[in-house]
Amino acid sequence: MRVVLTGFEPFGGDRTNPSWDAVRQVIPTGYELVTAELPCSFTESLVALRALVAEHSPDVVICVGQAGGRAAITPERVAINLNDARIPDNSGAQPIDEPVIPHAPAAYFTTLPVKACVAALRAAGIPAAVSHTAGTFVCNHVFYGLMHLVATEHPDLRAGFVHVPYAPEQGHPESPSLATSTVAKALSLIISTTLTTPTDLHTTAGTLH
Ligand code: PCA
Repeated sequence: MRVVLTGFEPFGGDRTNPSWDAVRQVIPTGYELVTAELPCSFTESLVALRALVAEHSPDVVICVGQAGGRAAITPERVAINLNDARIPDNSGAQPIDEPVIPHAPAAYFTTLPVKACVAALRAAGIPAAVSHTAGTFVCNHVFYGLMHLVATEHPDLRAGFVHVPYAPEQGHPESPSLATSTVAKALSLIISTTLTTPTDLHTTAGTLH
């Protein structure tokens, strides 16, 4: 099995991005791993991701991004066809109320077993929760573009997105954080769970708000 795992470059004033720092610490066990750092740019990120999929023909693609303020590893369940940027991306672009892909569906669901992944992380003592929104910035853009690729060209590709908290060394003392080594361990568990779980658990991950 071949897995493509991506992180993002720093953005929004941070000097590092824990997604990429964790991705490059993951050591594959029993599968082939391709890692890459995506640009935090609406126009460039999806071009880079599509090139990775075309070059490596992976069985699994997991993109990872920073979600400053979140306290847990959050596998994302839903990608929406909306760009609404609160800050400019690293190319200076700030799209407002634009579709990721014109005339495409409003949303796609991940094809990762997100509930099984959350259960595996919690069993390992790592805080985790299913998330139902990846926001409306570059991460959701990449997630939606990835799932559009699955829907239109790669029906057997298992793909999704994982948001991770700040790392302690980034210096956001008011926000929760997780050590990069813990995030790397979580990503390894998400990959191994995906490879061994063809059908997700039938337990609730719902929220009341
Ligand atoms: N997080 C941002 C973009 C890049 C990243 O790591 C987001 O959540 O959209």
